[in-house]
Amino acid sequence: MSSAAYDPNNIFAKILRGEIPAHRVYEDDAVVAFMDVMPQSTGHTLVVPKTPSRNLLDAAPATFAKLFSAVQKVARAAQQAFDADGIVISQFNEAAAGQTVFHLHVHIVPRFEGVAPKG
Ligand code: DGP
Repeated sequence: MSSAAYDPNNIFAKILRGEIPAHRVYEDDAVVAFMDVMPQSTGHTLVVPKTPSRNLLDAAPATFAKLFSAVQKVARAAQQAFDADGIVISQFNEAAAGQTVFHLHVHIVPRFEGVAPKG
């Protein structure tokens, strides 16, 4: 599998730097969470570490504890805020696996009984 280098001009890096807007819902020293512009369901949120890595494959292990601690926090908040019946957590690595933005991120996708996910 080939993987290119990290590009600091990817769209999430620009959001992290405040160069383009996003609907931010959570931030701490290690991550920012914001709403996905192409939501697969109501409440679809992305959690993005502030450290630059292309995806999980090149990320430093130290990134994960804080990233997934934030994912749990945001998922719990989304479950409550949107009264979700379940939550899908997903994460894609490289284009062949469906990754389109090459800065590590985790999807939080609320699911609702009887409602099929979009896309
Ligand atoms: P992935 O396939 O895992 O790389 O998903 C990237 C997600 O990022 C996709 O669900 C759409 C979302 N996205 C792409 N561009 C933007 C943007 O400019 N702002 C926000 N909020 N989300 C974006």
